[in-house]
Amino acid sequence: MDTMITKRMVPVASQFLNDVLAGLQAEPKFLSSKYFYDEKGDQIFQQIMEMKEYYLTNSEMEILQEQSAKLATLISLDGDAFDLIELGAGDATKSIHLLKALLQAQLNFTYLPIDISAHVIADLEDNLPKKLPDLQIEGLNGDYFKMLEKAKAISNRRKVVLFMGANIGNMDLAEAENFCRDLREELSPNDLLIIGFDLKKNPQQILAAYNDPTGITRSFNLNLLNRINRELDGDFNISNFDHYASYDPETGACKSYLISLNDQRVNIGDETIHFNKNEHIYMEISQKYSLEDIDALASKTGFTPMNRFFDRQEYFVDAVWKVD
Ligand code: AVI
Repeated sequence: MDTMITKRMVPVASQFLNDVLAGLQAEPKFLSSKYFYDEKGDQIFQQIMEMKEYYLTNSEMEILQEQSAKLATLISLDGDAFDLIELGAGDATKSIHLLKALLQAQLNFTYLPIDISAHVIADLEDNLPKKLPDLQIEGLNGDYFKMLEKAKAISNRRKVVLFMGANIGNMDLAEAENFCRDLREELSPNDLLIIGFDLKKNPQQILAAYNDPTGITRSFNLNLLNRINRELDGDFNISNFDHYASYDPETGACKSYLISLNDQRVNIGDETIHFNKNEHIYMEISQKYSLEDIDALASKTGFTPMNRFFDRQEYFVDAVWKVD
């Protein structure tokens, strides 16, 4: 039952309720995109990754498919055995290419995927050894930082941490800095971090990825209101809200909002929330980075940039940082 309890030992359902009420009672209103991913949200995100406008997944996949041998060489430069820790491993469809290359190079490593979802970890432990019989794998189910502590207790080998999928983009710049600093605290000199960033590019292209004409991203955002209705006894009328996405090329912030289409009241459990016509709820940031932004983030948080791996179109980068 470990995953049912958050850091402060508040049951997940009441943590969700507290966060939703705090966000909707704030001025301006906001909800956290970490709550997008219920079963339905996972399905919609899968559809997003298959959209032609959403270039991120294919770009990073191309990097892993085509450059994993080079990544493996870089990782093995220190020569010693190591633990490969993946934060938010999911189904490892991208990292499997790196795992193959590391095995092919006959490196001595254990793969420690970390995921908040118990069934993701169970599936990985079940399926990966069938595809990669020589793989040593030990799944860790729970919060990233708690599981990193656990990984350090399991072995004192060198750590190579993977944080892919541009998940860092779902933090604002201050949160990303804090996250990298906290991660650095868990690591030791010469450990590596391989971290995926979506790069600043033509604003039209970025906006299209988050504002698709078929409305998949719209339903991804609206699904959180449905989830509140289902799990927190809410009565949102979904058709009273619309999705709005924006991209600011000066800051690299791509943001999504839900807009209230009329003056309305929504009940969530015992609480009532009032929305003015055209009032927005801030839902998600997908921060885009320049190469200078990425290097600055590394040096501010205790890492040295070592190398960069781009897709052919240079839409995306997997940066390799060494712990100072
Ligand atoms: C998971 N994350 C990196 C995605 C992104 O691009 O920010 C989530 C997403 N939101 C809308 N489309 C995709």
